[in-house]
Amino acid sequence: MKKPFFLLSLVLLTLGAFLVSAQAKDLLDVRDSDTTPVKLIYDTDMGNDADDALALAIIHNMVERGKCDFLGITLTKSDIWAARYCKAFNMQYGRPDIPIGLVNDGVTKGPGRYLQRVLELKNEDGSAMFPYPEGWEPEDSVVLLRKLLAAAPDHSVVIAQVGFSTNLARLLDTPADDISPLTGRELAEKKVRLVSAMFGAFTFLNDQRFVSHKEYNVVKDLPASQKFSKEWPTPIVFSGFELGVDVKYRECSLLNDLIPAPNMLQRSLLFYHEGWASNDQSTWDLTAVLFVLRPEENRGYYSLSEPGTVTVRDDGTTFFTPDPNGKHRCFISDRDQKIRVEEAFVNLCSEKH
Ligand SMILES: [Ca+2]
Repeated sequence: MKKPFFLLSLVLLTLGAFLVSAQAKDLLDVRDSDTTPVKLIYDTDMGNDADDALALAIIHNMVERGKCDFLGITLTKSDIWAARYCKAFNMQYGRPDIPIGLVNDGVTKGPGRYLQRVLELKNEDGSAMFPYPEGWEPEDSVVLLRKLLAAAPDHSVVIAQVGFSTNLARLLDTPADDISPLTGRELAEKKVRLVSAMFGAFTFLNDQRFVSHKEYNVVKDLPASQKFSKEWPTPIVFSGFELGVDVKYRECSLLNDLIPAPNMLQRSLLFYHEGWASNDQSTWDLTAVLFVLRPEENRGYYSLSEPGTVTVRDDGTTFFTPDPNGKHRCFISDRDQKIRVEEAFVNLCSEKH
């Protein structure tokens, strides 16, 4: 190889590596500057597990710190108690006006283990311990998504999807209406910057436990999961089952750190875990929220896979195929990173509200 050509190749290779790295950073750094809050929609199946409630506490505490502009909550758990619970939760954190949308005839009907029970707790004088407004009704979740996206600046919204793909899949098929002249697909393409999805199970850590795992969020509404992974027009970062299962929000923190205690979050987790051997809680949904609200690379919470495509098989298993033009990446968190993430969860969940 002639020397000038060799040097040119070296420069191009270095530049290429820099560009890949810069693209990865840009993808995750969803702020316009270090001080710009992240515009976030929280799409959740609140009530099916308790990690959704912990993740909502993190969002509120990041709003408190000026790091998150909380646009709204859209629910994929098809039960009115999920909406009432989110309303009461937002009121506990002093933000009663956060818009809330509920899926119409979705999956997982029924209040689950803690939603209704927490809202029916009473003070000594008979008043509700965690009140929500009598007669209040949520909006339709897809209508709310259209409204929030239509009102947002272009390319500005991050959606944390930590339940099923029902709402986002349905949004894609909505026509232009009096909310927006854009179809749902066009709204997603124009307004959404990134989706951070707790979705699937991957094997980046070479852990064979996850090869054939049929992840709950994927299989409960499989057609929507397949449509979302195949057709959603913006970049998606996937937080797989393998991340949250090994990072716990510990019983010790649940019982000792939550201030004031007892509070809604603590009651919810205790009801959810009632009758089980341990109150340790896996943190799937927390990872999908934390990594976009604290995207700074040097915190050392995660690494990113190369670009590629996530595919959902008909049996509900998921796999990742590397592809330089793919819109998908996966979060990867090794043992040392998981220790830092677990500590961050304790700090962010337990701040006073
Ligand atoms: Ca969830």
